Amino acid sequence: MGVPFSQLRAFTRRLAVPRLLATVALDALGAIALFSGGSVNVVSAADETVTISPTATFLPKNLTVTPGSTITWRPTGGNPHSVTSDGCVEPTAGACTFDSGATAATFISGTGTRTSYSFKFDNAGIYQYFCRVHGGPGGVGQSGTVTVMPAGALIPTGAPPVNSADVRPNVSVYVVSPANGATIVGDRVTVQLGANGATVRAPVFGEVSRTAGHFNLLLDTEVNLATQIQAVPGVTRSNTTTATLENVRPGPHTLTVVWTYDNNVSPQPPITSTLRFTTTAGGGEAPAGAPSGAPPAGIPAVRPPATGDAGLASNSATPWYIASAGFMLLAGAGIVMARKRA
Ligand SMILES: [Cu+2]
Repeated sequence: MGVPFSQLRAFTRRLAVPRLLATVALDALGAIALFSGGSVNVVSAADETVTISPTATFLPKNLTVTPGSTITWRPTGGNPHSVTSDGCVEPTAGACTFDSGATAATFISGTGTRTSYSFKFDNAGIYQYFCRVHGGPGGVGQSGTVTVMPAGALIPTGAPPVNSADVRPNVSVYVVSPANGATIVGDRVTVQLGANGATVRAPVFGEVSRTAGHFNLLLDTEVNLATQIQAVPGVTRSNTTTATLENVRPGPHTLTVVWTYDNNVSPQPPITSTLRFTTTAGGGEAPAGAPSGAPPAGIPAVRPPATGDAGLASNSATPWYIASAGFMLLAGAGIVMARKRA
């Protein structure tokens, strides 16, 4: 067994080093490094267990092991889960290294027939993975990382992680009607929607596809798009290009349409389209001065669909593993300096 994270933390506490720096490094790389005699060694980890909490979290989320290690995922509670590497999305994007299964019969749970899943990591590399029921590729929702590093290595070598841009759906969504800024009489609003680059469909349990999904309509509601979107008031799901919002109170409204995988997880960055409209009481006149079709000042008109649209949002962030290596080097330097001072 490797050194538990808590022991690593205790160890760094005993060192007379800038603790913040060391802690940042540990967090960044998932607690892989022990510092001794001025050199940096990877904690040797043979077989490890990742627990899946009843609330759908991989614990630990990020784990580092040495080649040849077997990791076993064990759910607690009755929720079904999968352990699926990022490249296994439909259609596959890059290497589909491991996948515990894509159907209800193969999902693992603390109370089902399959209570664990194991995979042996022979090759160095960075493996991002997710749960088909509660997460998505690219580190969204229930997701985690396994880093396989040869003992003594300073930075991950071997297979690079699946590029997050490659696993993100190349999809854009748009609203055909109502027009941005429109005034609608009554408390029922029919919304016509469209999606470029994907099929709108009823969810298929267990599939996380880059080319199929559905709409989540958020009316005057903000939800955390970095986690699975729950069926809360203000959220309407639509598996077709027509959705009806019921019991809409009179007044101004903001509608955000969010594209999600079948499991209601939003790709990152989210794929959205937002418009504003006003409703008036049934049979009544629009309030004086209310917009009637033309967008109010300051609100951009909804663009017509364009191929590739929102799916091409740039992601210029430094790859996390390079940033992590930077943290490691900084922390190592801090420790060496502290030891010289001691
Ligand atoms: Cu899950």
